[in-house]
Amino acid sequence: MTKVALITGITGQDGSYLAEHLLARGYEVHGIVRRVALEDPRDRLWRLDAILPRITLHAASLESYASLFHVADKVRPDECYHLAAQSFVNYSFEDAFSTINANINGTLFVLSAIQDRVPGCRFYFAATSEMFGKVDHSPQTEATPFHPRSPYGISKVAGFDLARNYRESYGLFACSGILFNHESPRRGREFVTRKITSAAARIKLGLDTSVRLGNLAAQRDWGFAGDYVEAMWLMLQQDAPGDYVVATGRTHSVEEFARRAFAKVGLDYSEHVVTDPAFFRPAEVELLCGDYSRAREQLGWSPRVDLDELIEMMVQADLQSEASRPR
Ligand code: NAP
Ligand code: G4F
Repeated sequence: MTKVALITGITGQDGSYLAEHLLARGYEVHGIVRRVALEDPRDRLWRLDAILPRITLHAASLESYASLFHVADKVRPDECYHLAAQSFVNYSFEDAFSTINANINGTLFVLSAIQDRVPGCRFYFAATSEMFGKVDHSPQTEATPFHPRSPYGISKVAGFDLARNYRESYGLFACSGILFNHESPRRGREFVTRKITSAAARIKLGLDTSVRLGNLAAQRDWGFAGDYVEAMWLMLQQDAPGDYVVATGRTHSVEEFARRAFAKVGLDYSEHVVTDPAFFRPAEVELLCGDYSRAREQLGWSPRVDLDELIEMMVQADLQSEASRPR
């Protein structure tokens, strides 16, 4: 029988890759979007362009329990992937209230609606390496304590705890993927990797001369989003629910990412990158590096795309999109 999946946050980077992954596996795919997205599909549904005719979108909001309950009742999914969130760490410092509200209450609303209408549905929560925050050892595993450093990180720890509590209290098949940073040509331009690759492309094309960045010393474990959505799906195919670190096990600084991205277009990053205090955070996560042994051993998952291939993919896509962008 055809399996039915419901994805919150389907318009985002991960939602779009996951929807493609599930369609390729024969799923009937439904997504929750904000009503404005349906009114402005060109700007807001661009990541879904290629698959729009094959998916069903429902207007609902993380702020409204009634809207989520209604969609859960109507769709009756076999699997629910809860990806919707205010996901930008910088912004969570500017507006902690809306971040906490959407990310914590929104997760509770989705969990509650699923538990009420389709208690047999398998549930995935988009947890994050930001939950580790200020780490005192590396690499991080499922057993590493959480010390979040931003309202965003705090909201995700609460979401993680909620998912675990629904598993322990009600027997919901709830899994959390503790995903380390993952990127792609579909990454939002506010995140540092895409900010760098799009700047390198613009500068190469003579459309700009410099890019302003914050903390170049921060180190991240960057993987490819297309690989990571497969791990989400695998978690929900296991005999028992669990939580898994998903990462590459390698870490690099923002400066190293910039050096490599500019080198791809034959430029020296140090001539174009300007450090700007405006992009520093009140509290920083200095180092993240994940140990994905559990995912490898239990899910049979490993990353396929390495950092060099990822940067190449992103720079080439940005060269094309910047060259064709109307001015
Ligand atoms: P993204 O591109 O920022 O997408 C976020 C999605 O959430 C979008 O579809 C957005 O809809 C939706 N959303 C935000 N606020 C909402 C609200 N109030 N009501 C309804 N929908 C709302 O994020 P992503 O990179 O795909 O990440 C997916 C999930 O994984 C997020 O929960 C993120 O926190 C988590 N995560 C990401 C990473 C990473 O490195 N990418 C790592 C670990 C965890 P609109 O299009 O309408 O804005
Ligand atoms: O690209 P970023 O904004 O990603 P960040 O904060 O690590 O968060 C992303 O990954 C998390 C997983 O660990 C997700 F949960 C979260 O939703 C999001 O997808 O920043 C990466 C690093 C930070 O240390 C930041 O301080 O880059 C540093 N950075 C330096 N200059 C900058 C900039 N970040 C941004 N966004 N913009 C800069 O100009």
